[in-house]
Amino acid sequence: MSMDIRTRLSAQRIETPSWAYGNSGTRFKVFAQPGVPRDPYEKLADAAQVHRFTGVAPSVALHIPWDRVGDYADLARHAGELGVSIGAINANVFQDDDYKLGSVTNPDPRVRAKALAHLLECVDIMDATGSGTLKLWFADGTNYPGQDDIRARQDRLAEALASVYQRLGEGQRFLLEYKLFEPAFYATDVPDWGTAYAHCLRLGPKAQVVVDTGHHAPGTNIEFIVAFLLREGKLGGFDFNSRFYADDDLMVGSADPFQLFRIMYEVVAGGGYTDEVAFMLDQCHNLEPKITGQIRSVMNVQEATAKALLVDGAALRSAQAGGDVLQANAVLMDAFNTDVRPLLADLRRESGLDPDPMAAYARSGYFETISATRVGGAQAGWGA
Ligand code: AOS
Ligand code: ZN
Ligand code: ZN
Repeated sequence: MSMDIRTRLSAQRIETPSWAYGNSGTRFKVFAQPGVPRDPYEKLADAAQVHRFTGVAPSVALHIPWDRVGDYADLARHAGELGVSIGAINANVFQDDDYKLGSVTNPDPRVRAKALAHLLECVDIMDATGSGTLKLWFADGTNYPGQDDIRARQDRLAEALASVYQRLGEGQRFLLEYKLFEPAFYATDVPDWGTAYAHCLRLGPKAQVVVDTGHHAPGTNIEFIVAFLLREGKLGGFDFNSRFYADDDLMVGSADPFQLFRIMYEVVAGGGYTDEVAFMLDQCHNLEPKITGQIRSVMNVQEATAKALLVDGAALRSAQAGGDVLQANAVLMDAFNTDVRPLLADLRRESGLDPDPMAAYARSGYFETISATRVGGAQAGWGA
């Protein structure tokens, strides 16, 4: 195997979300776990454990207001002391009563102004923390035909996005996230990659699309979307998670590891395996323990990436050029069917890590310490 694959794997960066470390649940109940963080500082401490044992998760996405603190520069400093940094700032314009009929698309100009002010505040937080990425997901939409004007809502959305875009500084960008449905059940205002892409295209290079793998209709070919967006320079990043039914937010690669491989293959083949594309996790379920759930997700992304990097490009191109369908497919499947776990274990050893992050974390005693010392941990905020 070429040295190049090993180097590229060691350089991988996967971002974990702060909300993965708090209590979470379903829409029916939030389940408490022992030792969960009581504030954003403790969330960063837990995220730092994921990085400590995997070596590839050095940044943490924040969510405002769930991670509201008085001094964001201090929070960023704290992150630095723990060996991690602040990643994407996730805005929240969905949890206030005001947003019942939408945020930036709300028919009431007062609510729209409030939502926009929050988005701009998130850019201030980017300035204070050194974050380069604002992640925008809107719960906006309608439940009933005729409830509001679909086109007017697009106009309002475009207006808000343009104001945020204007406010972005040097080295800052926003990622617009789409989602087919939920909480709106008739017409979501940013339901698909095409809508997100069109808004971003109009604004310019600092506006890109983020693909949450749980946000599509069943059967959607997500890797096609990835290939297309990359080709257009509009793939800003991923919210990785697994789903069986809707936006399940399960551990990455648990439901369909083959799909994750196909996505990573398109990322690699399309030149997207760079720092320009953010590999973020948006996984936060309530059955698995928090920190080990993230470690597992990170490892699953690593495994899919390793397999994608193993695809024999020359053999594939030659089979494709010759119209050899079976051989072309076999080249991809050979890579997918390779057991890359020994390779990743070896790479960890090389960089001074334990080859088995799950076991090393279990042995570290960290979980026992936080379970004993943290009482009254916080809810993640919302099921996400
Ligand atoms: C919502 O379904 C999303 O996946 C968003 O990414 C959301 O903003 C995130 O989970 C944090 O709230
Ligand atoms: Zn998401
Ligand atoms: Zn989601």
